[in-house]
Amino acid sequence: MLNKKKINQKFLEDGYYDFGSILDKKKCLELKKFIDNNRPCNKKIFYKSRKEFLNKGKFKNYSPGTRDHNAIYNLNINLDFIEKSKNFIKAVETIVGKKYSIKKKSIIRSVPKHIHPKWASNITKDIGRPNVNPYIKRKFQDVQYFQNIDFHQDMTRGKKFITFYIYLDDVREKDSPLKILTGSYKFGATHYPHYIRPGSEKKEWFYSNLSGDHMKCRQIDIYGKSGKLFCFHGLNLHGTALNFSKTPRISLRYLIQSDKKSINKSCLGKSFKLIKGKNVENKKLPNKMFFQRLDRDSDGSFLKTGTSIL
Ligand SMILES: O=C(O)CCC(=O)C(=O)O
Ligand SMILES: [Fe+2]
Repeated sequence: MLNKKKINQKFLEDGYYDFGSILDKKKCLELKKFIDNNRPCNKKIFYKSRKEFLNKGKFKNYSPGTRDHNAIYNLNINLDFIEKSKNFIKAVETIVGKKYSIKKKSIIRSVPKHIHPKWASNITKDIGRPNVNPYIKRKFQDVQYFQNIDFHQDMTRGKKFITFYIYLDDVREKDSPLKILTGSYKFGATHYPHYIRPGSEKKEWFYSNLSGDHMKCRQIDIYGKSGKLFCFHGLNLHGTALNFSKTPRISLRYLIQSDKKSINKSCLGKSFKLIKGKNVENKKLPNKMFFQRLDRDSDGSFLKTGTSIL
């Protein structure tokens, strides 16, 4: 790991930091195995057909909650080997400061394309950020399943936090690594679908805040070994492509907040001073849609708006 000053400099510049595989790899792989055994990820966890989904499926509370309906608690998973490890604490403190709290943690599975039933893919086709959970039987919904996820921001309600990500297994190109657009947090909250266009160089994007400013962002694909820890700013654009591997990627996602009194002194606090724009975008449009997410209809359903990554 670099020293704190260099890590902070890099985080403020790029809006993310990759700490490398610094967590206990053996325990990460054991946890992966445990989750695989207790929450298998295969065709059987989906409803059988569109008909069954229409009968039984709900577009309500389908994702893991902060404490309830969350496999980490339902399966009594002890994450002390991560949260109490020196390396995790040091990494988090470097960005967030010594006083922080974990707002939410969940298990994420990036579901390989070959596992998705065709009926579900037909529904999610051309939806930029398809949440797979509604199509999965209720009892398995305490894990968060994704397919591909178009570039987006995690921090959409104005409450300041940062996302820490842990890869429990090795992640290569075909396992749908996280893709991060460097420095994009500096435009603050912008609406989804975000105004990004590919540049002439590979893995380069031009991002506009639609107020006259443009920035060129590098796309960083986060590959790595089991035990990898990285973080990105709640307003940094990120996403994942389809998973073409045989096995579902399995990751942990932590949303972490800095204590109110100490946030300003932390690197995370400083990052908000570099933002040209708002921390939240929640205007309501005359058609009752929220400007923040133009891909959602007024009844909350998802609109087909295409995607920038597949
Ligand atoms: O892990 C994924 O595929 C989705 C990641 C993501 O954007 C998130 O968890 O916020
Ligand atoms: Fe995200």
